[in-house]
Amino acid sequence: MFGSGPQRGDGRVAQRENHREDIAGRANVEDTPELLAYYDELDRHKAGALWTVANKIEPWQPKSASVPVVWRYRDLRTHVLRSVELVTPEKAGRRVVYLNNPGRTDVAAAVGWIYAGLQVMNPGEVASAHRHSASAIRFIMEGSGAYTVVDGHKMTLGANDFVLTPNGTWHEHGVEATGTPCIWQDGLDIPFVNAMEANFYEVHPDLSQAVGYPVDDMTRTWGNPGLKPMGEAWSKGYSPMFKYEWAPTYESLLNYAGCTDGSPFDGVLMEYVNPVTNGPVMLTLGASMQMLRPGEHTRAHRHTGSGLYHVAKGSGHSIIDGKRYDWREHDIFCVPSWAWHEHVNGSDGDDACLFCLSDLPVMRSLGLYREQAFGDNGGRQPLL
Ligand code: 1HN
Repeated sequence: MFGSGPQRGDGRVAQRENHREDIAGRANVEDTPELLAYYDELDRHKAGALWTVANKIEPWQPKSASVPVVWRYRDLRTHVLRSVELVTPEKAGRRVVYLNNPGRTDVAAAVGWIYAGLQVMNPGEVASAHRHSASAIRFIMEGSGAYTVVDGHKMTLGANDFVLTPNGTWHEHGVEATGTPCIWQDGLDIPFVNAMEANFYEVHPDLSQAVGYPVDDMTRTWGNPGLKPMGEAWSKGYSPMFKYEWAPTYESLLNYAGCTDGSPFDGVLMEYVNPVTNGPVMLTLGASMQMLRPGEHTRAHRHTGSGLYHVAKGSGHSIIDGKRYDWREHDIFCVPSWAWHEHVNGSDGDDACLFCLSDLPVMRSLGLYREQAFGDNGGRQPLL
């Protein structure tokens, strides 16, 4: 994900971690019968002694509960298609197989506070309109004829396009009767919004919205390179460009790749932006696309913030906290917060492209972003 310069080496952090209980200034109180009775007494008053939990609630560094996972499309695809025979969108609301990180099953997250799933729709099907406080993106994987309507704006969707359904917007999906079965990846901040205890959900009174604008108008208005429409006001926190298409994204990566060395940690990395603010596409979720050039093997780094990667093009592997995870087109993998990661393009003579959905906008705007380069071994992690 987003790369910049190296910071300090990490050996000392690991050493301190091992000796944390002995360090002066950290809680280190031994139990006595008197103290245990005292803790029970506090518990009866719905209170507790801080020194019994301080080391747990104030770790030296972030400790993600999420584990690195690769969800292989060739394994999941048949199960996703099978759901078409088992449930209708009318009954299920949304026909989705969600990605359940073994460390985050309690909040149904794919990584950190990010939810993700694979949704499938057949030609002629529609998923009714609703709105909620959670924000979403959907990244199109296969099929033709898919569309999403957001607050009356209809977007046509092709492979590797992604569409926003920002918090509070009415949204519905469908596949034209002339299309083919479509599968896309949903990504939402539901676990985060639930953690903030701020989630509202509402079904559209008519279950469907009237399309009130020319098709694809938001991308045609706001998505022109280097140009903004004069006199069009937009003051919402999210991008007015509801759809970001693959073709201009790939062309931009190629253009940039032609004149940059790229980041040592990320290759050629570009962030999708709100054209009004140049900030992230939504306040809680950010998106980027990175190109790993033929043969590229990035240096390892780690940072706060969770990343959910979708392989848009090519194949390769990533090394996450010392373990190798192979991926190819349309596989999805996650990098938990503060996990070391480096990426390797394994495509034969071609580039590989990784789409990344992240909570970096939250990390940045709350002042929680930190980053560290892997100092040893030329920036490569030893394999465990
Ligand atoms: C949602 O609104 C969609 O609009 C998909 O397609 C998945 C999972 C949880 C909550 C809302 C959609 C969702 C969702």
